[in-house]
Amino acid sequence: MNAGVKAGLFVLALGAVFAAAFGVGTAYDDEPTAHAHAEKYELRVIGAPSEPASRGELRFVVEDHDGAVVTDFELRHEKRLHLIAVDTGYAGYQHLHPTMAPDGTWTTPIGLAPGVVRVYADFRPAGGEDAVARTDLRIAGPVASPAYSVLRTQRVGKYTVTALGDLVVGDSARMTFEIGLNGAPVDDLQPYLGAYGHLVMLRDSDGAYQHVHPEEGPAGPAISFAASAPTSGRYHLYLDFKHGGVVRTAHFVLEAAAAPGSDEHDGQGGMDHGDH
Ligand SMILES: [Cu+2]
Repeated sequence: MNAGVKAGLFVLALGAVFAAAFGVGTAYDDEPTAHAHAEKYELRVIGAPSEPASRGELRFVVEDHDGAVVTDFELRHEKRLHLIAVDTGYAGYQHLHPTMAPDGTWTTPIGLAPGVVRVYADFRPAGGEDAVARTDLRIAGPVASPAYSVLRTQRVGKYTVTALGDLVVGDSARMTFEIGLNGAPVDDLQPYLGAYGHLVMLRDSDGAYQHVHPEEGPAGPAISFAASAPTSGRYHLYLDFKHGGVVRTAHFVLEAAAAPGSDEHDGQGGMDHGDH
């Protein structure tokens, strides 16, 4: 086989992997699977604190590929835009719902720790597809980088949350979270944004983002998600759940291994970075 044909086949294979990773051709909206991202959008910050602040104010706009400010967003999971903010140490997680002015300026209170905070806007422009735009905020002070090992059980106040199931590269796998309170199973979770839980997955290596919604099911004690990891490596999972009128978040750390014989296992694969 000559070099030209080999090169051609390699590009084809690579295209297939990325198509799979980004979910091109696969619909996401109401399916309880990971969101894909098509069109490229920019998150342009208009105002943000540069010093650590327990209650600062973040103002931004979302711009399309022509640089036009997007002002029309579809309602999705009860909101027009979901803002996720996580520092590069993966220690501080916030799930916020900014408000939009008619000119497309979004505003939200936000707490900012020293270091670098990654901000993800998760939305669907009117008539468009699910999209994510992200940017980094640099806050004065040292950048935290705690070392993590796999974390499958998390205590959140009096709650204990356990992650069951494994992340499989390139394949959708069921992740189930069991929620207990003072050792007793919680079976009266409350809907939060139209679901019994929300799961945000971030790849440890570059902060690449996925927002996963649960499968249909009862109000606990177990809630399941179909989650996939496009590449092997470490992932941070943030589960939001509501009980007793309070939304709480449990943070897990899982490793995804390449499935034997998969392309990634042979050294290819990727995930949406959302900002370039
Ligand atoms: Cu949200």
